[in-house]
Amino acid sequence: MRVAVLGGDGFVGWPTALHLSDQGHEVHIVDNLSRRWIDTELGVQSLTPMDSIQERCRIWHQETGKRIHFHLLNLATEYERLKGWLAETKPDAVIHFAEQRAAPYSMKTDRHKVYTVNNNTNATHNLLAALVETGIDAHLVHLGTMGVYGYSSVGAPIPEGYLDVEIDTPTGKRGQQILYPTRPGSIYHMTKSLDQILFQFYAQNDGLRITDLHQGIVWGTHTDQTRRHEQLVNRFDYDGDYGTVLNRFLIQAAIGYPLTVHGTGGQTRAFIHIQDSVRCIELALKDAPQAGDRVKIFNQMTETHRVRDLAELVAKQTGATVAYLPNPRKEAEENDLLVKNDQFLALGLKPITLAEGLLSEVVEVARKYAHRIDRSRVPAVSAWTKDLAARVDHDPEGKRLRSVS
Ligand code: USQ
Repeated sequence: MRVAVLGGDGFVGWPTALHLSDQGHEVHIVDNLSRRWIDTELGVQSLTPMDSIQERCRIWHQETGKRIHFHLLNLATEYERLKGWLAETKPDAVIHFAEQRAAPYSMKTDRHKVYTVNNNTNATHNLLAALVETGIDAHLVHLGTMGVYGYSSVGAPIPEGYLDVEIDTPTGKRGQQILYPTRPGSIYHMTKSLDQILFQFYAQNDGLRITDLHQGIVWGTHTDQTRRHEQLVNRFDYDGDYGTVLNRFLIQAAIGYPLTVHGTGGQTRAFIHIQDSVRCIELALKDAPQAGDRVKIFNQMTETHRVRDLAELVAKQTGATVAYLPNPRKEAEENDLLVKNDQFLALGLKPITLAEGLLSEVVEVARKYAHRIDRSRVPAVSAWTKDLAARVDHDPEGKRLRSVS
């Protein structure tokens, strides 16, 4: 298959591009390199040293003889170029990762909110409109998020995208399936909720074939392909905006930084290892919907964990200390989370769970590159509201000078 990986320079996009190329697909990465610009804006860098995308593709060719093509294009702002590129390349499948993906970044300031909404919503809508206009019948696979469901404890498992409801009609009760009501907890998660409506419309109006993957928090860094050469290494974020919770705990443990639990750590979230993430995309590609079908939605996660349990697990394994900090986010302090993921299991996914070996692999990677970590970028200081901003702990290590008077 000819597969376009939009956002193929990112944390999950890059290993996906390698995985699909390894399987013999013709892979085209389309990316505007915005994530690299955001590193510059924030004054942070990936823990692992990343080469340019062109160099990464060159090394892949050198190692495997396979080519990954790179195209510099901004989906959100260059609509005509996108249309031209699609018409020329005619992909059989398009995997859409090309969105700003950090909740804390999306909540930093009003400017970051505006950027995230403009970028993510326009990227998705431009892609949908261009697919219709060019008449390209590509299977569109989108990286959505578990966060669209929200984190209130409902007591029932979260279904894969659609909820069975009964409505009262003049002739009695009638069963129906509706998109699960969204309850996003950040501007970023809200854009993924908006994406769902766009997909619903274009599947119904134009017969686009769309799969939406509601992914949990990805952890780990290596996949079978990124291990093959030092220069194929994946990016690995540790900072307060882009670092995600389990990877952050593992990095913090590696450098002797207290594990930064927000609030009570009673937040329960869904997780998936990066290796399973790329495998799920492969499985979703093979299970495309037909034109006229409703959007196919998968819950792309393999297990759920409470944040404080993760911190305790990492602390036990590494001897790290745990710091319970004021939560910069507006979110439920404690929640339960039950999630269905039957569809991927039925397609043959054998979940990788939080094995000790994989956790220590991440700690080892972090130790190897510990000299690249700027400790002042570790605290999560992006607050959801002005009131919360006043309570943010900028110094979880307690190293700054404090007044004694
Ligand atoms: N948290 C801590 N300490 C930290 C960092 C986070 O306690 O140092 C807590 C947060 O307050 C939150 C939970 O851990 O309750 C998860 O935070 P996160 O940063 O790991 O994940 P999140 O912001 O939800 O976003 C990440 C990805 C996003 C993806 C999402 C999947 O950045 O792209 O969509 O995970 S999900 O969470 O299932 O919606």
